[in-house]
Amino acid sequence: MILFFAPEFSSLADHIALLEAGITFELSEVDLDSKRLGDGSSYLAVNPKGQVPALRFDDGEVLTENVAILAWIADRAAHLAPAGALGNYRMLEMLSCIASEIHKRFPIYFSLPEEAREAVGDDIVRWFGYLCPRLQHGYLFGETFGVVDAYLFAMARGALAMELPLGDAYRDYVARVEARPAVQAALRRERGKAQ
Ligand SMILES: N[C@@H](CCC(=O)N[C@@H](CS)C(=O)NCC(=O)O)C(=O)O
Repeated sequence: MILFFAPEFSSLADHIALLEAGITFELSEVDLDSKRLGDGSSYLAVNPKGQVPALRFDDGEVLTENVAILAWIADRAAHLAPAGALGNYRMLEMLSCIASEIHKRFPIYFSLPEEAREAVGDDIVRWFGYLCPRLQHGYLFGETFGVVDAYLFAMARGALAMELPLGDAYRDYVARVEARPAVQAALRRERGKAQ
């Protein structure tokens, strides 16, 4: 199985979740500008959308979209999904919210001239604020890290790097998630220090 990624983009969430799940996989880095892989071949042959993440299974099937890949991982690692009768749907509810209300606003933000970004930045901060009370016990679903946290962490880390004012609760959250061994390993691998 191969995870197609771009260093420290949203595919970081899937990379972390695969490591947390203990699933064996390889990495293939995508140059998002040229849409080329390390061997020079076109990434569009893997994912015609040209976006990361994509997960290619050994039989050649390719799964794309953070929501789908993270849900697939959680299906194989029960400790990464919320418990309870509605657990699976609560996870999808959260993944969809992060994807459509937060993640999707990042490319819109960067597509605008700097002087026109404020309103989109405010919307991003507002949606992080909506999720913030959920972090009081450590993670989005209480005291246990899950695939939803891998996704929110990747987004919050990006937003803080953009200097959006997410507040101390998110600084603490990002530091807490970043301290996890799987997250450290994913960051090292993405920075090319321990491939
Ligand atoms: N809906 C997709 C969005 C993925 C996405 O926006 N990926 C970005 C990196 S975070 C990307 O590949 N951008 C390059 C492009 O759109 O050409 C998902 O959630 O997987």
